[in-house]
Amino acid sequence: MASGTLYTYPENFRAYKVLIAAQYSGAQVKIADDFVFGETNKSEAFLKKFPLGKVPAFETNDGKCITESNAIAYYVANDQLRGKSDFERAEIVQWFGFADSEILPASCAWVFPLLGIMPYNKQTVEHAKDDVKKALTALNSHLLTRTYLVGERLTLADISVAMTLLHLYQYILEPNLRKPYQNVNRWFQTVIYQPESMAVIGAFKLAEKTLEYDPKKFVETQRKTSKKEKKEKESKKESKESKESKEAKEAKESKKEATEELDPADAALAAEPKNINPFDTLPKGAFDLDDFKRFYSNEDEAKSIPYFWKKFDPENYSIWLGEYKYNNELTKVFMSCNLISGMYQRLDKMRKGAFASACLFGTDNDSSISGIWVWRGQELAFTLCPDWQVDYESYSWTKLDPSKEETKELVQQYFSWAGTDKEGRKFNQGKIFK
Ligand SMILES: N[C@@H](CCC(=O)N[C@@H](CS)C(=O)NCC(=O)O)C(=O)O
Repeated sequence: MASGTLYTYPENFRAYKVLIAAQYSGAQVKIADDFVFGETNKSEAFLKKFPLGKVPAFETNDGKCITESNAIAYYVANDQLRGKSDFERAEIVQWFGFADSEILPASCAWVFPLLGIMPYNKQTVEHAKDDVKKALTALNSHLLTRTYLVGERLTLADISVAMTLLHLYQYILEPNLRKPYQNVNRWFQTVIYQPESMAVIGAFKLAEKTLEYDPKKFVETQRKTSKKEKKEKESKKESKESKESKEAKEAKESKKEATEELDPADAALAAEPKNINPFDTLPKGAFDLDDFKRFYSNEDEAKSIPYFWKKFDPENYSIWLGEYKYNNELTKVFMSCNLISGMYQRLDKMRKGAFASACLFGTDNDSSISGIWVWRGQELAFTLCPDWQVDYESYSWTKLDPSKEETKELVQQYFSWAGTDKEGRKFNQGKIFK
């Protein structure tokens, strides 16, 4: 019977295939202690055994190494799971391929942006949804007259395909979305509620709601990765340096100065914080903000405001009214204007996906600040990036409905620097954020 060590991080659906198969066969599979994803699997010792540095990876007790989750699951399985004829075994391999090629890429493209592992791209996600539907429809008709995918008993095909569907059932397929696939749902639950599966996965809960996309998650993941990479790079550098004698180091450094260019990977890491603009994680939509900014700068408002409404894409952009909360503390007009300019400066990187016109109404010791902001996405943009949060809490933010007449009037007023504030103070000065 197979016995050995499985290298994996916790809750890896690929490793689940192996662990469930081992529950059926009784194979002795020990999970490697102290495995740290990204460290252990990139260590020299690990790469010597498993050159791709990927997990799950399995080392038998007599030192033989094997990778690829389906292959490891096959190795630790028993005869029932492996299929009872050549034809069944071939069908199992067929389902391995189906899971890896027809389900997995689409599942990752749909689920990973929601988990903050990948940036969101509307087209990619829509494509993935179609692919998932196709795969589930094919599975559903296959399972119309069958309990299991291959033969009359549960095999590795069921384990492999069900584990590949795990994230979809966990995060996406809420009751309505899974309704058309009743045969798949029934089969999936049969597989995951087997005692052998439950011993590995625990009590699995089907999605009640589809996980919602939160752009902050991706930005946060990128920050963490970037910080970790930088730290690793520094500690590698330190230990390397300590090995070198002082003279050797000096000699190397002078040579480096003369000849060497910065390695692109080093250059990218040196540019910390990593240049990820949160707007880049949101769909670009049809509204070309730069084009509008150019048009606004070059034309008068009689042309640029209709142009704005002609081009504005309400699905991917939103319009907000920002009102300064502490107007009674405003004194000299020039100081209030500096308040606006200072805010704009601190929000420099937000220019990429935002436009604003902020106005000061009134005169010295009796004034107010408010503005109309337009940015990519439907969320309050300042929450997307810690660097953008210095000023925004001094304002109250109201999301405006672009289809409403009041919004049209506010856009007209603020973009053309006219009118009065709510208290009747006359427009005094305006500043454009672009
Ligand atoms: N086809 C492989 C895929 C293995 C794989 O991509 N593993 C990921 C984690 S789930 C990994 O180790 N990635 C690390 C890397 O790519 O460096 C399998 O099924 O085992």
